[in-house]
Amino acid sequence: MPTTTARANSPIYPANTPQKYAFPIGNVAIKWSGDPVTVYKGTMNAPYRLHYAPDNASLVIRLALNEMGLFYDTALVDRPGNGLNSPAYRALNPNGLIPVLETPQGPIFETAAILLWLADRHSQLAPAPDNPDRAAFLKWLFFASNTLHADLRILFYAEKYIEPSQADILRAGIRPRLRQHLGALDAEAQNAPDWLHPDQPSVLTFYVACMMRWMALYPPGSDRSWFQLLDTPHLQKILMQLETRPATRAAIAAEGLGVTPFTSPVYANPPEGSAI
Ligand SMILES: N[C@@H](CCC(=O)N[C@@H](CS)C(=O)NCC(=O)O)C(=O)O
Repeated sequence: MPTTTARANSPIYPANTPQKYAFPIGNVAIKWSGDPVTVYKGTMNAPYRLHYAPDNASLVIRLALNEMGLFYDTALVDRPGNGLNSPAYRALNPNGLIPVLETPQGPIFETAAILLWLADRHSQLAPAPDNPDRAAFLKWLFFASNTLHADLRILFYAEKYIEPSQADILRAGIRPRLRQHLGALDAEAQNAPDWLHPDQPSVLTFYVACMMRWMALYPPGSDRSWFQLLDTPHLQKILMQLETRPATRAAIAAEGLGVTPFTSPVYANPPEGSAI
């Protein structure tokens, strides 16, 4: 069995959580059964389908699904071919954004909604509704989604928010806000609540780790010197630990993310599809 860093009787990662992993790469599933990782192909009755593009926000969902040990299959969205605007994709997400997770309850879009739904449905990677930590977890999950991710989109897609000639000015304005948001999260991480702790993952830690990866890489060709991982040492510790998880290693293989996708990221070199 894989080693686990879960703390005994942790409210978000109970000691008896089965350590099973079933990671798909495309339609190939990888079963974690100790070292080495074994790969098997075959039909599986996956309850979930993740619509993804490499290194997109779907990565957060892939990591959470992997960590929870859930079966899923994947559908690659053809971003260069304008797949986000296809009628079939718009039927799943009328906003034309990645990710979508198809579930027995229908398609879900919005990263945080998917994370919360999965955490609640599978009682993993987040404090349960009756847990005393629930309120604190929720407010920071929503902060990550409504504030950090929303501002990050302005950095990445400035041209969608202002006329292109003004885009660099907008980007310059948004960077100090992002630094402030990271500082707030780092201060919370210093308190080391169970759901923002280096010793055990949560849906929030995967979400934050991906956003920090993207800050270090995107948009290509623009100033990224404003982002230094060392400025947020408590988050850095979390990112370092997440990189050791089998869930992360499977995502690295599936999306070509390089060996240190959070602490020293390189551009994705995926086996299929493209990030942009
Ligand atoms: N609020 C959305 C944001 C998702 C998002 O920004 N997805 C990006 C890919 S990482 C996207 O679809 N971009 C295409 C676009 O903005 O047109 C969520 O949390 O799911």
